[in-house]
Amino acid sequence: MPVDFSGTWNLVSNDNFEGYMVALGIDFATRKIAKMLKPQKVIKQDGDSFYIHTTSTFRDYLLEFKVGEEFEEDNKGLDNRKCKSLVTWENDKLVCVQTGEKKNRGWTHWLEGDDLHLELRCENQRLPSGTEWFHLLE
Ligand code: VLP
Repeated sequence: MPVDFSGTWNLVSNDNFEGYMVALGIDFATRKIAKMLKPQKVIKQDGDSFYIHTTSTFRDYLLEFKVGEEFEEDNKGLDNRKCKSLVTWENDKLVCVQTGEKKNRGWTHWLEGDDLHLELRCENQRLPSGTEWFHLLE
């Protein structure tokens, strides 16, 4: 049975989100706001097709992709840099490589018990234990 990330998830912790945002070149004022947010993710998964909608009181970000198919990502409302993104399965982990101006950019999602984890990477910064998202039962 393949892993299913579908559901509504609420952020519970975001350790070292600041370091990641600095690496991305997000300005001070935006970082101050972004750090305080408790975004929610709605994930819809149909096999290898994904819809990941991250929403907050400040900004929203929608990402749709198919595992194994490279796509152009605009990062609109985040750092606004374009990159080429490719998401693949590494066992039960969903791994995205974002190729562009920033080195070593990408993210990984995985499940641990009832929690969704997200590791964000950019240059020499990462969220070491991942950002945890608490699953809201629908
Ligand atoms: C940008 C930092 C905060 C900070 C400014 C705006 C959207 C995996 C992946 C799929 C993400 C989440 C975005 C990370 C923030 C970058 C606004 C926060 C709310 O998720 O699920 O998009 O990359």
